Amino acid sequence: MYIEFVDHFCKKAIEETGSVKLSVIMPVYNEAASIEAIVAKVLASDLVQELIVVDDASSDGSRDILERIEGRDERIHCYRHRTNCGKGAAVRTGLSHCHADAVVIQDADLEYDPADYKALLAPIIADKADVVYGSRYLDHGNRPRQRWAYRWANRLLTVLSNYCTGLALTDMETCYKCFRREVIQQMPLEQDRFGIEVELTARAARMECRIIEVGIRYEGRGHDQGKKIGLIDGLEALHCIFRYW
Ligand SMILES: Nc1nc2c(ncn2[C@@H]2O[C@H](COP(=O)(O)OP(=O)(O)O)[C@@H](O)[C@H]2O)c(=O)[nH]1
Ligand SMILES: [Mg+2]
Repeated sequence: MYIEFVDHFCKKAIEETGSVKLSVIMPVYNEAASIEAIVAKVLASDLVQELIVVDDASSDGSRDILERIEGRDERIHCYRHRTNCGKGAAVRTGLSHCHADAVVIQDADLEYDPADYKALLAPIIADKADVVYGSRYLDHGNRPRQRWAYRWANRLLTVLSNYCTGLALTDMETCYKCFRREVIQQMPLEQDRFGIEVELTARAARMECRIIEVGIRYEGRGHDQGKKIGLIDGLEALHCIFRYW
């Protein structure tokens, strides 16, 4: 039902306003197992104008895979860091190469589904939002598969972030953050690692952007499947919440 509603809303918005396209920024660090599959899924969306992949000095063969698939589609543009700098640094590198109307961040794993780009873009196309967050906890028919510890850590960080920003988000830590390009390119971003999620949220709130959340699909992975975020990153996020207050 929700998906049908989004499809209908998005189709109507596109008919009314013409086409709005996406720059997808994909930070990659040691994702050899999923990189080819996720790149194919991203490029299957006709909303994608360009896919900016930033390899953050992977050492597991991700780089070779990227070199092999780079020429398959002219929308793929790959950039590389010489040393591992972190997700936030990779997002900043990606941002300096974006050209489309809107920008979305896409992890290089298969936890999030590019089929949800439509839902993320619809409020921007309809000029109802400058920033759209894909929430894993808003009901859209599916229940997200996510480990208990991650779910509760996310909840805690989201509540604290809301307290400091005055927003009422349900999922501050989501990877699916979509921005009008000129909005995110105006932000003087500085966080190199996973603190970027908190920083983007705090800066969007400070700029008084119109922020909307939409429900998205999610299939969480564990550390055994390559998840990198951990306790230290949670503590760093906590530190950032108070730092940007
Ligand atoms: N560029 C870069 N990306 C990273 C680094 N660590 C993780 N990532 C990427 O950030 C994304 C998120 O990692 P993940 O462990 O799934 O955490 P999540 O935010 O909970 O989904 C993945 O695409 C990783 O490849 C890093 O040090 N540098
Ligand atoms: Mg992930």
